[in-house]
Amino acid sequence: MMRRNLLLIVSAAALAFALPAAAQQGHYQAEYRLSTVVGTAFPWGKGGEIWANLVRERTNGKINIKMYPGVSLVAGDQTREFTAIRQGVIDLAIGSTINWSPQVKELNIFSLPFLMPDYAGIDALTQGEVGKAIFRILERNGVVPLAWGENGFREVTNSKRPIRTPEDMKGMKFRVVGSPIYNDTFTALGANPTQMSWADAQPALASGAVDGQENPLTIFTAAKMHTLGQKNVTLWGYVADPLIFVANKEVWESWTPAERKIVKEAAAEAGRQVIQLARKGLVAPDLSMISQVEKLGVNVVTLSPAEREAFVKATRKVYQKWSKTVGQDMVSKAEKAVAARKQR
Ligand code: X2X
Repeated sequence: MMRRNLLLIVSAAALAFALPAAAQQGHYQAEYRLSTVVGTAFPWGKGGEIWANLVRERTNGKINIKMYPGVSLVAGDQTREFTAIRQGVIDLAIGSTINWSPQVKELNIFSLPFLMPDYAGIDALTQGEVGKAIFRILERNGVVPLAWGENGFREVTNSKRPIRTPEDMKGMKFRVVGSPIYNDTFTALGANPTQMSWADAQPALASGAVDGQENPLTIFTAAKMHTLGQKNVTLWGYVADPLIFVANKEVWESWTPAERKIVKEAAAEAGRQVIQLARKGLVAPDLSMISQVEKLGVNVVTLSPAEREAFVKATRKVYQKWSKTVGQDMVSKAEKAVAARKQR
């Protein structure tokens, strides 16, 4: 009996040594690395700054979050961010659902063309059953989901001509991001998509290696895409990418319950602010963001419902194909939530 106890003690001690420093409560890293794609000139990066500041203040500097924009912890390859969080190369992240969808296929739900018709449609998913289901899936994938944020509705831009119909996109070269669903969508529209990282996108636009891209208007203005030849914007609102605040599991478990509460509440607060910033000037009656883009000398096309419908039709097969990848149950839940949403 004594020998058994001794063995238990010895193995417990060995286990304690085997655990990395991060996993022991009361041990703090000098800094916690927070990954984002873009910096503080963008709502997304602002969200990171807000989160870091709130946590630093409320933990009296014990949890010191340092932001690494440009997904620099994975050498700019945003599609590897999720794996790096899981492995502990990244401690915290605010990530786009698009960039993590290669590892978490259900996140492609937000990339199904024309699923979300408006901002209430995004909220119907993230703030409802679908959002909860996505968080459970992220947990099963070994990260700790904390809050939702938003990048925004991704509008199509190009250097060639105004886009009003799918035919206008024929043969145009577009930079697309993250998930292969974007290759399928742009191919279905008759365009020529090439997947590349955000870091590579800007030089490719500047040199004319690609004609166009798709991103929220807040990204367009902060990255000054009008100086990268992007003189045409079409507001088609085909997809929107929410952001998700997450923590590496071991790092999370190294914090006390009180600290976890602080970090989670701060993420929720920062998330709400990011969503506000991402929508600023884009929700009627305040459409100042659109006039701001026009003032840059950019031609902004707003589609009539019938014109928009032509894009919906042309991408319907992609929607159906990728619904199977996401899971038909989840897609049905999402469609019901969108249909039942409260319109503002
Ligand atoms: O790369 C993009 O287009 C960006 C910045 O929007 C994302 O990370 C999804």
